[in-house]
Amino acid sequence: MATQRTLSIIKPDAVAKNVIGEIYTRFEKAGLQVIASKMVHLSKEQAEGFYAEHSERGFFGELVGFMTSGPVMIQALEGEEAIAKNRDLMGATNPKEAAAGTIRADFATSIDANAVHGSDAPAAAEREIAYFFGENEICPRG
Ligand code: RTP
Ligand code: MG
Repeated sequence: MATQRTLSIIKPDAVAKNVIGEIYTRFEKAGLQVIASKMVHLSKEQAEGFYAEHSERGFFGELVGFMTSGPVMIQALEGEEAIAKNRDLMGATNPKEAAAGTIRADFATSIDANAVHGSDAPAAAEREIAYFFGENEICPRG
């Protein structure tokens, strides 16, 4: 198994529900370490740039509107198979389809207000971590 990094965002709905700590506990219990973190109220430009791959999709305006509706908690996670492990913890994009016990099943309320983001592939993880964190803001503990 390979050690990987992934980018996670606790979205405005979950920050408003005051469940940052509960979500961090799930990362830690799964063996993922938080190696960088910051709370940000994203600008429209930041959200559009982050989700640029979806810019032609019909839901892009709603996605950007939601992601800028309140503060988000952004973190880089490191661990064995971190990308897939985080996606497993998150559950399906639509909370109605998310498996019991996943973050989205427990905390999400709709396909927009779906609690968390997680990188879906190594190249995306690298781009997304660099989008929000400089090298001196990332603190791996080895
Ligand atoms: P994320 O990027 O936020 O981790 O979510 P994801 O990989 O599970 O889903 P993705 O396909 O990348 O979509 C990004 C976000 O756009 C919203 N979405 N709305 N109305 C729709 O059909 C629709 N599809 C996607 C969701 O909020 C999703 O998290
Ligand atoms: Mg995605």
